[in-house]
Amino acid sequence: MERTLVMIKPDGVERNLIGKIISIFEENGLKVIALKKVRLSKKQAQAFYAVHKNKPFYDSLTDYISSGPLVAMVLEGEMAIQKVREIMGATDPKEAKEGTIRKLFGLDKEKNTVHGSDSLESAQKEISFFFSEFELISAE
Ligand code: IDP
Ligand code: MG
Repeated sequence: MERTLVMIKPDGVERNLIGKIISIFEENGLKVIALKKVRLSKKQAQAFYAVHKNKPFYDSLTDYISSGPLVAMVLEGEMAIQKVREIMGATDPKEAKEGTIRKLFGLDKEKNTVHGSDSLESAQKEISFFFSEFELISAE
Protein backbone atom coordinates (compact mmCIF):
# COMPACT_ATOMS: atom_id res chain seq x y z
CA MET A 1 0.00 0.00 0.00
CA GLU A 2 1.16 3.49 -0.87
CA ARG A 3 0.00 6.97 0.10
CA THR A 4 0.06 10.08 -2.04
CA LEU A 5 -0.91 13.73 -1.66
CA VAL A 6 -3.62 15.07 -3.94
CA MET A 7 -4.86 18.63 -4.22
CA ILE A 8 -8.03 19.83 -5.88
CA LYS A 9 -6.65 23.18 -6.99
CA PRO A 10 -8.53 26.50 -6.67
CA ASP A 11 -10.08 26.25 -10.17
CA GLY A 12 -11.65 22.91 -9.22
CA VAL A 13 -12.97 24.11 -5.86
CA GLU A 14 -14.28 27.30 -7.48
CA ARG A 15 -16.28 25.31 -10.06
CA ASN A 16 -17.82 22.96 -7.44
CA LEU A 17 -15.90 19.92 -8.67
CA ILE A 18 -14.79 18.55 -5.27
CA GLY A 19 -17.36 15.74 -5.16
CA LYS A 20 -16.95 14.69 -8.79
CA ILE A 21 -13.16 14.54 -8.50
CA ILE A 22 -13.16 12.58 -5.24
CA SER A 23 -15.68 10.15 -6.82
CA ILE A 24 -13.30 9.45 -9.68
CA PHE A 25 -10.50 8.57 -7.27
CA GLU A 26 -12.81 6.42 -5.14
CA GLU A 27 -14.20 4.60 -8.19
CA ASN A 28 -10.60 3.72 -9.04
CA GLY A 29 -10.15 2.00 -5.68
CA LEU A 30 -8.30 4.77 -3.87
CA LYS A 31 -9.21 5.43 -0.26
CA VAL A 32 -9.43 8.90 1.30
CA ILE A 33 -7.27 8.73 4.44
CA ALA A 34 -7.37 12.41 5.44
CA LEU A 35 -8.76 15.55 3.87
CA LYS A 36 -8.94 19.32 4.43
CA LYS A 37 -9.96 22.54 2.66
CA VAL A 38 -7.47 25.36 3.12
CA ARG A 39 -6.32 28.56 1.48
CA LEU A 40 -2.55 28.85 1.17
CA SER A 41 -0.75 32.17 1.51
CA LYS A 42 1.64 33.14 -1.29
CA LYS A 43 4.52 32.14 1.01
CA GLN A 44 3.00 28.72 1.70
CA ALA A 45 2.38 28.16 -2.03
CA GLN A 46 6.03 29.09 -2.72
CA ALA A 47 7.14 26.57 -0.09
CA PHE A 48 4.92 23.81 -1.49
CA TYR A 49 6.23 24.35 -5.03
CA ALA A 50 9.83 25.15 -4.00
CA VAL A 51 11.17 22.52 -6.45
CA HIS A 52 9.91 24.77 -9.27
CA LYS A 53 11.40 28.00 -7.94
CA ASN A 54 13.63 28.50 -10.98
CA LYS A 55 10.89 27.81 -13.53
CA PRO A 56 9.40 30.67 -15.53
CA PHE A 57 5.88 29.72 -14.34
CA TYR A 58 6.74 29.72 -10.59
CA ASP A 59 5.43 33.20 -9.76
CA SER A 60 2.20 32.80 -11.69
CA LEU A 61 1.68 29.26 -10.35
CA THR A 62 2.09 30.34 -6.73
CA ASP A 63 -0.24 33.35 -7.27
CA TYR A 64 -2.86 30.99 -8.67
CA ILE A 65 -2.47 28.31 -5.96
CA SER A 66 -2.88 30.99 -3.28
CA SER A 67 -5.81 32.69 -5.08
CA GLY A 68 -8.55 30.69 -3.33
CA PRO A 69 -9.22 27.62 -1.22
CA LEU A 70 -8.00 24.20 -2.29
CA VAL A 71 -8.70 20.71 -1.01
CA ALA A 72 -5.72 18.64 0.11
CA MET A 73 -6.08 14.93 0.74
CA VAL A 74 -4.09 11.81 1.38
CA LEU A 75 -5.14 8.91 -0.85
CA GLU A 76 -4.10 5.32 -0.25
CA GLY A 77 -4.04 2.28 -2.52
CA GLU A 78 -1.88 -0.17 -4.45
CA MET A 79 0.65 1.90 -6.44
CA ALA A 80 -1.31 4.99 -5.41
CA ILE A 81 1.31 7.48 -6.63
CA GLN A 82 1.43 6.19 -10.20
CA LYS A 83 -2.28 5.43 -10.24
CA VAL A 84 -3.22 8.99 -9.28
CA ARG A 85 -0.86 10.39 -11.93
CA GLU A 86 -2.60 8.22 -14.55
CA ILE A 87 -6.09 9.20 -13.41
CA MET A 88 -5.09 12.90 -13.48
CA GLY A 89 -3.54 12.85 -16.95
CA ALA A 90 -0.82 15.00 -18.49
CA THR A 91 0.05 18.42 -17.02
CA ASP A 92 -1.42 20.20 -20.06
CA PRO A 93 -5.13 19.28 -20.36
CA LYS A 94 -4.76 19.54 -24.15
CA GLU A 95 -2.32 16.62 -24.03
CA ALA A 96 -4.19 14.59 -21.40
CA LYS A 97 -5.83 11.31 -22.39
CA GLU A 98 -9.60 10.98 -22.75
CA GLY A 99 -11.33 10.32 -19.45
CA THR A 100 -8.57 11.75 -17.25
CA ILE A 101 -9.46 14.44 -14.70
CA ARG A 102 -7.34 17.08 -16.43
CA LYS A 103 -8.88 16.24 -19.81
CA LEU A 104 -12.38 16.41 -18.31
CA PHE A 105 -11.96 19.53 -16.19
CA GLY A 106 -8.58 21.23 -16.73
CA LEU A 107 -8.70 24.81 -18.03
CA ASP A 108 -5.11 25.24 -19.19
CA LYS A 109 -1.58 24.06 -18.42
CA GLU A 110 -1.52 26.08 -15.19
CA LYS A 111 -5.15 25.77 -14.05
CA ASN A 112 -5.19 22.02 -14.47
CA THR A 113 -7.52 21.28 -11.54
CA VAL A 114 -5.53 18.63 -9.66
CA HIS A 115 -2.13 17.88 -8.21
CA GLY A 116 -0.69 14.46 -7.37
CA SER A 117 2.74 13.67 -5.91
CA ASP A 118 5.24 12.40 -8.49
CA SER A 119 7.40 10.06 -6.34
CA LEU A 120 7.55 8.33 -2.96
CA GLU A 121 9.90 11.04 -1.72
CA SER A 122 7.65 13.93 -2.79
CA ALA A 123 4.57 12.11 -1.48
CA GLN A 124 6.11 11.90 1.99
CA LYS A 125 7.19 15.53 1.88
CA GLU A 126 3.86 16.79 0.55
CA ILE A 127 1.76 14.73 2.98
CA SER A 128 3.67 16.20 5.91
CA PHE A 129 3.34 19.70 4.41
CA PHE A 130 -0.43 19.50 4.94
CA PHE A 131 -1.00 16.84 7.60
CA SER A 132 0.58 16.22 10.98
CA GLU A 133 1.23 12.74 12.31
CA PHE A 134 -1.54 13.43 14.84
CA GLU A 135 -4.07 14.19 12.08
CA LEU A 136 -3.13 11.11 10.09
CA ILE A 137 -3.46 8.82 13.11
CA SER A 138 -6.70 10.51 14.21
CA ALA A 139 -8.29 9.96 10.79
CA GLU A 140 -7.76 6.19 10.85
P1 IDP B 1 2.54 18.14 -12.69
O1 IDP B 1 1.55 18.88 -11.80
O2 IDP B 1 1.86 17.43 -13.80
O3 IDP B 1 3.49 17.26 -11.90
P2 IDP B 1 4.76 20.02 -12.95
O4 IDP B 1 5.66 20.10 -14.12
O5 IDP B 1 5.31 19.42 -11.68
O6 IDP B 1 3.42 19.26 -13.41
O7 IDP B 1 4.26 21.49 -12.64
C1 IDP B 1 3.56 21.80 -11.46
C2 IDP B 1 2.39 22.67 -11.80
O8 IDP B 1 2.86 23.90 -12.36
C3 IDP B 1 1.46 22.10 -12.89
O9 IDP B 1 0.52 21.18 -12.39
C4 IDP B 1 0.81 23.36 -13.42
O10 IDP B 1 -0.21 23.85 -12.55
C5 IDP B 1 1.98 24.34 -13.38
N1 IDP B 1 2.73 24.35 -14.66
C6 IDP B 1 3.59 23.42 -15.13
N2 IDP B 1 4.10 23.77 -16.33
C7 IDP B 1 3.54 24.95 -16.62
C8 IDP B 1 3.67 25.83 -17.75
O11 IDP B 1 4.40 25.58 -18.72
N3 IDP B 1 2.91 26.98 -17.72
C9 IDP B 1 2.09 27.29 -16.66
N4 IDP B 1 1.96 26.50 -15.60
C10 IDP B 1 2.66 25.34 -15.57
MG1 MG C 1 4.94 17.76 -10.47
